[in-house]
Amino acid sequence: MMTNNKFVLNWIDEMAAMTKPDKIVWIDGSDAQAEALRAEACSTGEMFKLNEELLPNCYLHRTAVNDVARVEGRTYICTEKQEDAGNINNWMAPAEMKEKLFKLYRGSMKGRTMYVIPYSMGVVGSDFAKYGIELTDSIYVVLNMLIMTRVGTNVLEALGDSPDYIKGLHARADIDEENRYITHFPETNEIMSVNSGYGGNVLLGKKCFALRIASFLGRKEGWMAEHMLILGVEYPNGDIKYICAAFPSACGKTNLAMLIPPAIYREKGYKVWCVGDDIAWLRINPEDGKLYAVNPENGFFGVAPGTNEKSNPNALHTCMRDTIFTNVVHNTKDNTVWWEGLDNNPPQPGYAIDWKGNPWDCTKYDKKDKSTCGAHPNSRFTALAKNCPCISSEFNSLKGVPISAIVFGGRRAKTAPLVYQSTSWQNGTFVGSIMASETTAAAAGAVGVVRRDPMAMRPFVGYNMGDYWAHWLEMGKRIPNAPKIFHVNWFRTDDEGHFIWPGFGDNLRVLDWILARCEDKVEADLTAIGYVPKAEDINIEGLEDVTLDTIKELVSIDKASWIDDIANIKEFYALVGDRVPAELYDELSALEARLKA
Ligand code: GTP
Ligand code: SPV
Ligand code: MN
Repeated sequence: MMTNNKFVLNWIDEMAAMTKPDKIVWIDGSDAQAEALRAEACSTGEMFKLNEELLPNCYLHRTAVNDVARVEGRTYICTEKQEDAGNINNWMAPAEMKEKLFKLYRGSMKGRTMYVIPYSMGVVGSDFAKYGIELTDSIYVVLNMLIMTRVGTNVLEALGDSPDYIKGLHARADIDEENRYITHFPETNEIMSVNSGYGGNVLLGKKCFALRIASFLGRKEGWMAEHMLILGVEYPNGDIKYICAAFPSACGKTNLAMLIPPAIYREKGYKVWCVGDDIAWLRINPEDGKLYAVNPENGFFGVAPGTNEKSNPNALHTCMRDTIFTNVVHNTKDNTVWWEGLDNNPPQPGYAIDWKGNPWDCTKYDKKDKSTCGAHPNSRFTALAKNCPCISSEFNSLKGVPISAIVFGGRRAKTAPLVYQSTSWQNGTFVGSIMASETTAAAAGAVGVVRRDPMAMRPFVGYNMGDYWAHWLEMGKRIPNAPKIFHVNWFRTDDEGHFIWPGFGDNLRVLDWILARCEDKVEADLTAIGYVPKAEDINIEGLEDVTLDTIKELVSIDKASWIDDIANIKEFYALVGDRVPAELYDELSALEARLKA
C-alpha cells in the first residue's frame, strides 16, 4: 500500500470484494516494476518483445478481433436525470447501470491480479492537474497508462487525504461484445469499463476522464476540456504562436501537431513544436486575460496506418523506442512491425503475421477490401511524448501556453472550403456546433458516412450537448483576449476522388494565414459563411501541383450544398433538443438568410 487515504483504501477494498482478484499490486511508476510487468506480459503471450536493436524497448500487442475501436453505442453517461446527459449520449440511471455492471464485475478477477494505478492528468501539483486511480486486471493497460499518463507514488502524495480523485474500474472479463460497457458517472467522479481491452475503452485517463468527466468538471469550474491538438509555430524572429485544433478521430490531429514545415518555410527558419496531439485543457489566465492550454497526457496513442517518413517523420521517430504497437503487422524476419502506408516493403509471405495473428500475404492486399489489410485500419502506437523530436519546451509547463487561434476541421469531400474564419466568438461557437465529418475506423461502425460532430466532441461530451454549447458561449464572454476561431478542411476531393490539397506539412501554409489574421496582418473576403482568404494570400511557393486557380477552387463556397446542409443542421439541433442556446439558432437563421440573399 502506498497511501493512508481512507477514501482510496475503502474504495479499493469494495472493488476487490466484488471482483475477487487473487492479489492486488500497486503501480509505483518505477522502471524496475514496469520491466518486470513487460517480462510477465511476454511470458504469457499478451505482448511480444520486438527487435531490441532496431526498436529498443518496443512491444507488440494484439487485441481480440471483436475489440479494435471505441464503442460509441455502448458508451454511457449516467447522470441522475436523463436530460443532464442529453439526447446525444446514451443514458441509463446510475443505480440501474451499476446493478447491471456489478453482475459483470462480480468475481471477474478471480485467478487474476488487480493493478492499482495512481495517475495524474497534467503535471503533478500544477493548477491544471487532476488525479485518478485506475483499477485494472490488464498488464497491457498498466503499461499503456505508464506511457500515456504520469503514474506513481507522487500522485498519491499530491492527493494526500483528499477524496478528490476520479475512480476508474476496468475489468477485461470475457471481452464479450454483448456485455461491453464504457460508463461514466460524472456526478460521483466514477468511470466503469468492462469486457474490452482496447485503447479508448480501457485507458481510462484518456477519453473517459480527460474528456468526458473533465468536460463535466470544466463546466462546473469554469474551464474547458476539448478534443484538440496544441502546437506552436515558431517564426524566424523566434516568436512562437500557439494554436489549438479540434478534428474528429483519425482526421489529422497527430499529423498536424507534429508537422514539418515545407522547405521554403524551413529555409526561412520556421519551426513547429508539438504540445499535444489529442486533448487540451483550457483555462483563462487572469494575468493577461488569454486562454491557456495544457495537454493533460504524457504520450501519444496515434494511428499507425499512413504514418511514414514523408507524412509524419516526427511520429515515426517517436515510436522507434519505448513504444507499444497494437494490431499492426508483425514482421517475423527481423522481428519488427509494419502497417499499410509505412513503406513499399511489406514483409513477404512466410514472414508476416497480420493483426489477427494469422499468416498474411501482402500480394493479396486489395485497397478496397479492408479484410485484406495486414494492420487494422485503427491500429495504433503508444509512445512517450518526450521521445518526440519536435516536443515543445512548454510540454511540462505549469501554466500552459497562450492560444491565438482555435481551429475546427473535418473530413469533407465537398462543402467546406480549405479555410475560413468566423466573425466572432459566438459565430465561431456556431461554426464548431455545425461541424460535420466523414466517419473513420477509430470508432466501431460504418466508415465514410458524413455525420455532425460538433467541436469533434460528439462522442466525448460528458453532459448535455446544448449545455456544452452554452458553456462555450459563456466562456467567450469571460475571456478578455479570446482566440480567433477558424475552420479548415484538408480533405476536399476532385471529381475522381483525389485530395486537391497536398496536406500534411503544407498545412503550415494555412496556419500561416490563420496566424496572420490573428494579428491583423492580412485582409480577407467576407462571405456568407465568414472570412475567406484572398487566393493570393495562401503561399503556394514551392508547390508543384497547386496553382492560384487551385486555391480559388479550394476557397470557393458552393452555396447550393451549404443551403442543402441547413436542413440537416436543423435536424441535428432538434435532436440535441431544448437546451440549444437561442444565440445558436440566431446564428443559424442569419447564415441561412445570407446564403439565400
Ligand atoms: P485520433 O487519435 O483518432 O483522435 O486521430 P487524429 O486526429 O490524431 O488523426 P491522425 O493525425 O492520426 O490522422 C489519421 C489519418 O488522417 C491518417 O490516415 C492520415 O494519413 C490522414 N491525414 C492526416 N493529415 C492529413 C492531411 O493533411 N491530408 C490528408 N489527405 N490526410 C491526412
Ligand atoms: C480517438 O478515437 O479519438 C482516439 C483514440 O484518440 S482512442 O483513445 O481509442 O479514443
Ligand atoms: Mn482522439
